[in-house]
Amino acid sequence: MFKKVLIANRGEIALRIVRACRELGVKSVAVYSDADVHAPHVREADEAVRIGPAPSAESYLLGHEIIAAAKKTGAEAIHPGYGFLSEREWFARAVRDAGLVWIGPPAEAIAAMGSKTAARTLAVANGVPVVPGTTEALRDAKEAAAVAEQFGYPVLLKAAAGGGGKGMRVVHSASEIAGALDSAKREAKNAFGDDAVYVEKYIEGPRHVEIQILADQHGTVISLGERECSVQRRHQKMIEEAPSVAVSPELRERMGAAAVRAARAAGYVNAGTCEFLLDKSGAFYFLEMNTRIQVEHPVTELVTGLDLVQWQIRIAAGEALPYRAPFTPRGWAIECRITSEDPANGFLPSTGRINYLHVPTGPGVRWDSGVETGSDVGLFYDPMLAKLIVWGPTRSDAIARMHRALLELTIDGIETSREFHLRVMEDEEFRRGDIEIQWLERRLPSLLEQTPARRDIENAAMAAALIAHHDRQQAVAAPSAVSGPASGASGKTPSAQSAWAQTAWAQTARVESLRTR
Ligand code: MV4
Repeated sequence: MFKKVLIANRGEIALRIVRACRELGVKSVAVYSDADVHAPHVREADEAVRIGPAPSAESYLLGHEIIAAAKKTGAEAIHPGYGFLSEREWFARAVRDAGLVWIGPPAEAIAAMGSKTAARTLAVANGVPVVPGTTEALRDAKEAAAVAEQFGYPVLLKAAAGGGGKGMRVVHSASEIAGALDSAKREAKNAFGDDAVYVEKYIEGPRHVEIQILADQHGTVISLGERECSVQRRHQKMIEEAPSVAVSPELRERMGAAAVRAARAAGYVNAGTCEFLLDKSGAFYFLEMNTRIQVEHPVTELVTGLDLVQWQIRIAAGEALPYRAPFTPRGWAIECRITSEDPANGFLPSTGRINYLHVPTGPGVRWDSGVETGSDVGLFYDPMLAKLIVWGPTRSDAIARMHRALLELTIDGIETSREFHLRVMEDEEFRRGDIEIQWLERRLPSLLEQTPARRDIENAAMAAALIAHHDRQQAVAAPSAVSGPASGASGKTPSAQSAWAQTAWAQTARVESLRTR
């Protein structure tokens, strides 16, 4: 095992990796920008090295500076986390060339999965189902029209270098195809410097289901089952769960086997994820492979009992996986991404200082966060502050537990996605598992609607806070006049069991407890 690992990341995932290192008896080295001098990941690591100013391009993306920091501190390996340098082939290569160990897949596997068309070709050659379509770039609108006719409308034009939905156009009829091809090419050229575009049959209303795999250096590749990631907005996932209501044990086995074949074909080692579309008929199609640890890895950890980040480190150190059979999920896990965005205002990023943070605890609750009371939230990095993850024996238990945990959560000082998540947990369609990739965008207006009932509860919450404040003022003026937490208006439990009523109650109880301390 390594003695020391450098973590080339920040925020919750950097702290997550520090924790894995500490449990393995491995020393950790953090790197940080000027914006992160006081960040938890810096404080919790055994050592920390400043890289540069706040902008990522001058700090967390400076691969050569990070490699130099590893050399200087005597770290033997680099863990890239997700985002930043995690899927840069050149960086994986540079780490290896510097005589360090890359805690991730070989640079060649990153390259093999980097191009969508190359990954598609690899999948087809290995019996992994892909959406019907071409793999060659389209020459012109005439060819596009001919191919579209062959597969049948609607079709989807996709950038070969693509990702994140850029350079993608749905085309419903022959009359639209020339214009769509032009704009897709232009967008692809701008985003990726490559205007190659190909055609796929457009799959309507699918789910996004992905398979987590682990591969060691000794030829063992296993599937850890699926994650359901359909609750997303503009290609940003908001809520993930494991398993998926749409995946039977038999389908899990077939999707897992397909993911393992794709990983083997790419010469994959370490943790990775194969993304699939799952259509209403139960057919699945390989989209792409993510060659990194993902944000949503904890839901898989909670239903398999495995520590994926520890396994990434163990695999990189040469350890063999002791598992052979694919994993069967136990119970249900859900993750809500808590972001500094204002759902009531088009998810506008919110900035400021976190004045007060109260973190949910209790049975089955996990909080993976990079912030604490006093943290400044700016615009330099991703708006994801934390991940709230829960486990329960069934899906409905997990939803109830997530709702309860969200009620316990208080983040004061900035706008967050907390209220949005509460409303999703209360939503009938979500509770039925009736979700697909367009669900959130369709459902958002009604989720965010300010109904008379919600307004009443909001007013009740404000009244409760005012009453509590008034009580406290009285207690300060005449301490003997107040007998304890059960006194005053806040001593009555609200009868409405809505989120806002419970929040009002929780806020009042919190003020009460501060007063009586
Ligand atoms: C699709 C599709 C429907 N049909 N391909 C979006 C990003 C890229 N990685 C693949 N994407 C899609 N490909 C066919 N043939 C719908 C999407 C898609 C999507 C996929 C996964 C998660 C969210 C999505 C949101 C919109 C569209």
